[in-house]
Amino acid sequence: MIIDKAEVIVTSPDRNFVTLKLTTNDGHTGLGDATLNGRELSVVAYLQEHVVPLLIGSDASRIEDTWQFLYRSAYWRRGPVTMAAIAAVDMALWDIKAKAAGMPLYQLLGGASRSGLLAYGHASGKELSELFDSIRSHQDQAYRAIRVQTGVPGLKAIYGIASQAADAGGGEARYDHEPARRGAKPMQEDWDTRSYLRHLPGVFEAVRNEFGPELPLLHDGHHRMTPLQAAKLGKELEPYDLFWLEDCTPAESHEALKLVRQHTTTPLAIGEVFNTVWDFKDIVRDQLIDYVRGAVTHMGGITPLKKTMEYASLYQIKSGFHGPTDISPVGMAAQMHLGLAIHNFGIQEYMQHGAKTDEVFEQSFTWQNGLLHPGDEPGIGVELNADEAGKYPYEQAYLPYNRLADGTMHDW
Ligand code: CS2
Ligand code: MG
Repeated sequence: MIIDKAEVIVTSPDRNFVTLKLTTNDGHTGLGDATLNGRELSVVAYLQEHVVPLLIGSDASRIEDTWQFLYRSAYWRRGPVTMAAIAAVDMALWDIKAKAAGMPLYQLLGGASRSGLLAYGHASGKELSELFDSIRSHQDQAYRAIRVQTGVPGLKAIYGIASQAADAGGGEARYDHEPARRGAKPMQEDWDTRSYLRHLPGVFEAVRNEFGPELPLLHDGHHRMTPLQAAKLGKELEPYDLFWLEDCTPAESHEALKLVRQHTTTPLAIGEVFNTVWDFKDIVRDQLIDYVRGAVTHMGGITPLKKTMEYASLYQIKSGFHGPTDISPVGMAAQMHLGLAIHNFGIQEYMQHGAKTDEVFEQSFTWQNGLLHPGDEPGIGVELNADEAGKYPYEQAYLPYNRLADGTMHDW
């Protein structure tokens, strides 16, 4: 099993995706997701210029050693570009190994620990009536857990709130469809934390009154609060029994989380922007979070995320892997296999890709009764249709950003 071909494929069906395809001399192929939203081409360059030349001629069966080699030999460790590139190699090698074994990947990772993965979807609305409709529409699509994001009076555009107008393609309102946001410059949105904090608890009260106590509800704070603001919000949301409050403060500061933790029992989820197990080390050890938000694509692959989850299991901390549409179907499927196998699975974020994406990436996962399953095809269970991929060239696309009313840049 010698790697004799490595292709980096960039395609933009509903949004940009970067995929690594490895081929071995005995005819096995493997796919890995290297998509870094808004900075895609930097990973393409890292792979093409620095990783592909090192892979050609190497043994595809040596997954751990290849990971260690790419991580340690570069000397310059970590960072989103490096780790997305290493992640793609790691996924592709697991895909090859599982295909060679004739097994779905989850079997190689230890076998299934459950029959399916509880998944949550993204409901949002500028106003309560829109939000309620969005929650109902997600329930109709079988979601049994719902993330709730709301507009805030006085703020025009907030990331995470779907708007029909922003969706150039028409159809169901979504906030992640890129075309309306594509261009040479990112879109500016506005933010005011005090208005948000005044408004949010009332929204959760209304949602609980309307949908009852059973429905698991989640909320993403998107790194926008100070520790004290997050502590106050967590405390005020306690009566509404959230499944989790995500990224309540900028994820880099462990001290901030300590302060939040001292004041609230609302469960906390952190880590979608983390790149290595080291980012999780102290907050897991100090039990400052309840859910690990890493994604295989941004954490350096299946190998390190599995290690992170094993470490987290010592502290009863569960998974809540990042699953927006900027994780490609390859990355999503890879983490479904991991989620099925580990003991401490919590929940999987699942936003659903667009129809064009589903034609480019042929997938074998299933979504039934609110549960995901990666399927039983050998490998990760995703193949890339090169003809379809070729129809959609890369398009420059940036994430939006926030400024306060006086023009100050703010976390979004
Ligand atoms: C969000 C993401 O899914 C989430 O929790 O935070 O939509 C995130 O903003 C994007 O993945 C950024 O690329
Ligand atoms: Mg998030």
